[in-house]
Amino acid sequence: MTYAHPIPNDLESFWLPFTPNRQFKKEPRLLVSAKDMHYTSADGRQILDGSAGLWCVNAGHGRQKIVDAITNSANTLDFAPSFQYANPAAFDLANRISALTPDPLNRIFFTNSGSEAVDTALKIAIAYHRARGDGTRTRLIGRERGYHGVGFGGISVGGIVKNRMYFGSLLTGVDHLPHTHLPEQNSFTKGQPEHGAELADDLERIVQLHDPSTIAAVIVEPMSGSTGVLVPPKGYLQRLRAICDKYGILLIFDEVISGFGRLGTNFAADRFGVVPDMMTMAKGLTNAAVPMGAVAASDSIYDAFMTGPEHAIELFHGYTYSAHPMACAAGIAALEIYQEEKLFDRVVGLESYWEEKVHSLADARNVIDIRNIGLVGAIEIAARDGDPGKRGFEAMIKLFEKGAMIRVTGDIIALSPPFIISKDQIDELLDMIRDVLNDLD
Ligand code: PXG
Ligand code: PLP
Repeated sequence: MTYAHPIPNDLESFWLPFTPNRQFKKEPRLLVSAKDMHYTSADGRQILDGSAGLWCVNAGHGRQKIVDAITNSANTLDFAPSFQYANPAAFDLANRISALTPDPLNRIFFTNSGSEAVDTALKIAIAYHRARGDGTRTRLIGRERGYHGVGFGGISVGGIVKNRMYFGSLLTGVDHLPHTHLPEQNSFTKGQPEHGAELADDLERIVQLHDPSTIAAVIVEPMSGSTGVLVPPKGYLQRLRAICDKYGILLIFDEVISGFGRLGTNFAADRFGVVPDMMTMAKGLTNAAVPMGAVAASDSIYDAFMTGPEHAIELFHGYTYSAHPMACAAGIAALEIYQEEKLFDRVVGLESYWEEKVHSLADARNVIDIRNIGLVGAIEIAARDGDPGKRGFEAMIKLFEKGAMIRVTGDIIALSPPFIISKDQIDELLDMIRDVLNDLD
């Protein structure tokens, strides 16, 4: 077998993100190629992809249409600025995204990651109120256990303790809703839990504490992914929407994971029947072949900025690589694949089989909860006494040795395979997980 790059013999320089570097460099898990549902490891093994990379390779790996689009784009237009100039593919992709997002979210701002999309949406929210003469609305409301990337904006509204505690005072003027994880009431729920809609009412308390005139936006993941898959309780998102409407607060859905078919609909907003004022997205937008994120904003948000002299910049924000031609090309190709192969419908078709299989692990060793929705699953195992996260970490390592890629967050195994997964491969993945869990002390 030949690899594009020789296997490195010095691993020191690369500081890996969100990884225990010293352990990794002793026992590296190197991935050298990928096709469809599998990675190939450096020692030549096939690894079944149970996590779509990092929740992002929705159409499976090495899709020729995307490869061709990227190649063609690189050959034609390596780069063009989007500050004061633009490339045609940017408009094409923006139109295609806006056709997928719910009305009236028709204005698309491009970024290079989900973190940048979140910072962009938060900045637009604050500047929007100011543009309308409502400049006292600067407060941002996030939620406990929320993940909104790693920019200062994202970790400030985010609610994952370790992502926040090391980094100083963060943004001021941020509050958090309570998370919606209610293990006593909702454990082993299939799909949306029955209990917890009333947790949205905490927004009323926060609004009364600060006065509505100080609050710009609420940001939540409609389904929390990174924290270990928290599916919104029935009615919860509707209540958040109603309270935001009552007080003129913008509602932002962070759809970086839940967008592009992961729940069987274009976006989670469609699945749950709640339309936010802005949406952030990334990951599946390009099938992860080129980094890209975006914010979809409502027409009225965009219109609020379109005042003043026509030659004047309306929003002082943007990234060098916003709407990079190669990312746009990859995005257009990815969206075409989703449509041509009806991959979101495929998720709908697989969901009940997936649900049954994931929940069949309820009797595996140490399992304390199982959650699922769309093509997402979480298997929570009990923390080993005095060593939280260790059992989950060991499960990940053992599964890689056995031939599967999964994500763990603490002692929660998160599953989110590419949409092209077959029923046999679902069986294979869950069988490997069962075997590994039953072998772990
Ligand atoms: N918002 C949400 C809801 C996300 O899930 C981001 C923002 C940030 O996107 P970028 O592209 O800046 O990473 C994310 C990313 C995991 C995991 O293991 C999840 C993410 C990233 C890496 C790992 O759950 N989500
Ligand atoms: N730092 C410096 C010194 C820069 O000049 C720029 C962009 O011009 C940035 C950071 C931001 O980089 P990006 O636009 O890729 O986010």
